[in-house]
Amino acid sequence: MITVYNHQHALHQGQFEMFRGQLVPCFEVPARADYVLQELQARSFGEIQAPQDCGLEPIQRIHSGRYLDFLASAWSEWVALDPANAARDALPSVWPVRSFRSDVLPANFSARMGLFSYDAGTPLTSGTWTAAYAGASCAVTAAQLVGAGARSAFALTRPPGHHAGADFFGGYCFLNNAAIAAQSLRDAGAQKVAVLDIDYHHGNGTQSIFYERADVFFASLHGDPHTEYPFYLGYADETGAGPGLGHNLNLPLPRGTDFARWRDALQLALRRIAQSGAQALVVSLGLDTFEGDPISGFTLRSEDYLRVGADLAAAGLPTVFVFEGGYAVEEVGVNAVNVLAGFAQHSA
Ligand code: SP5
Ligand code: ZN
Repeated sequence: MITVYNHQHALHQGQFEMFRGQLVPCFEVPARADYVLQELQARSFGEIQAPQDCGLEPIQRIHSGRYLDFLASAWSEWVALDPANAARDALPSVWPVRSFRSDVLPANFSARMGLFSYDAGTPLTSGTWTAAYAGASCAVTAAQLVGAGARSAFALTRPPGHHAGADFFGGYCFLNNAAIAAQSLRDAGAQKVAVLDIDYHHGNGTQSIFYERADVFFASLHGDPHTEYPFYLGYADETGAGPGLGHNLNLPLPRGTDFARWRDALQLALRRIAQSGAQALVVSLGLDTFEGDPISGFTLRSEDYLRVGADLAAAGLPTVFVFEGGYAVEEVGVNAVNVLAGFAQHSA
């Protein structure tokens, strides 16, 4: 399996995120991707290549123009507010909730930052745009490889993407790499694509992007949003809307869920994906379902990820893997590559 690696990922390097009234060190750190790359190399797991610059067009298929304009210029605007900001991450502190307007684009930078975000845990840094843009290129390149006939490809990039919506960032995510990959597969000719999100957290961004569409089936296994981030989406009764009705599947699971129960949910999601008629699959590959994850509540073990990969391979679909969460930093490489190795061993 070819890995498309974002060599610029470390340009996005947040310092702190807001948690219970304090700024705490970021969980989403560059070392995460370094460990995955190191494990791929240690196990000689296939070729590692750089992305082709995808240009803005495939990103604009998913994200709004005014959001992309904001992201591309945010750092320079932040530093223009105060030269001392060059040493500080930008975090939002004000948001338009219900009854506020979202159609007006304020001139004030903080106001625009809040308009385009939903949490204070996602610092925007000097290299965020460059890293995220290169990550989108990884996703498109991986989708192109699969669209051209490869059995699978892996987009190894950070920041992750599945919490980012058409016009907002949050949950450590800025550009929705999985959605961009799915749209690229559609545009390359796949009539129906499935996105399967196995990150611990519900893929609210991906769901919202495809919620009213019948050409992309979205399925997610995740911690029950009654207690788990992102809280405000990911419930079982969200089944799609308009033409997309019936094309969205949420399988929320309680904290403490073990591999046996999690795997039952995976099999259900894979059956629904088969029924959807999908011709290609995008996997949002989060490894924060691991028992040692510092911010999550499932109990999967490293060896379980080999079986996850095998189960995904049994679906028999051309598959793009996109790296998402997973914060047990020293184990995330083994866990990610176990999924890919399990897949490769069980692929025809
Ligand atoms: C891509 C992804 O996995 N994003 C997850 C974003 C989660 N952000 C909220 C994290 C809350 C941190 N809670 C700390 C608990 C420490 N005991
Ligand atoms: Zn996650």
